[in-house]
Amino acid sequence: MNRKSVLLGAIAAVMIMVAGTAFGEGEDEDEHEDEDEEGGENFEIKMLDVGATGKMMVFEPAFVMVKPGDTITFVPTDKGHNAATIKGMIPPAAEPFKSKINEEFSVTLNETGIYGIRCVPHFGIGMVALIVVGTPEYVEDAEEDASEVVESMPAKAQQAFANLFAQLKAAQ
Ligand SMILES: [Cu+2]
Repeated sequence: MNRKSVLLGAIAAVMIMVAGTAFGEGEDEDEHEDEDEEGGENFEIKMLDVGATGKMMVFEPAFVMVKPGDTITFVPTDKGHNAATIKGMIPPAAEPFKSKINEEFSVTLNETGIYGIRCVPHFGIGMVALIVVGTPEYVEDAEEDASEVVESMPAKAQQAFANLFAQLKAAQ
């Protein structure tokens, strides 16, 4: 190899590295989790007309456990959905939120506790999600603490939360 071909080889190697980095970043966006600026992880929850098991109108996944400082992004994969906190079903210090229909929405959850989430148009047919931030002792009592709120819900939402709390118990 003469000096010129060594130099060209080095340039080609750098270009491949640059291309590899750009490709890697693009790929990360499709991953379930990746780092955000603050160092927390990102979790995506899709809003779907039909879930993987054939269930209509679902958050997927509908049960998510994260660490304080992690970010959840609700992705409007299908049209006509949103994500909103359920009154009385978020940690006392947490900010309620409500996304616009059809809009991608990200929220960083810093307060430890459970977050009950609903799609406003499809709450009545059980389109709800349960996000758990941190793994504190209260988790044992979470279902009991939420029972009054859950009992006031439409029957399908109650059933969906019964399934989600069962997943929480299984995850402990
Ligand atoms: Cu919906």
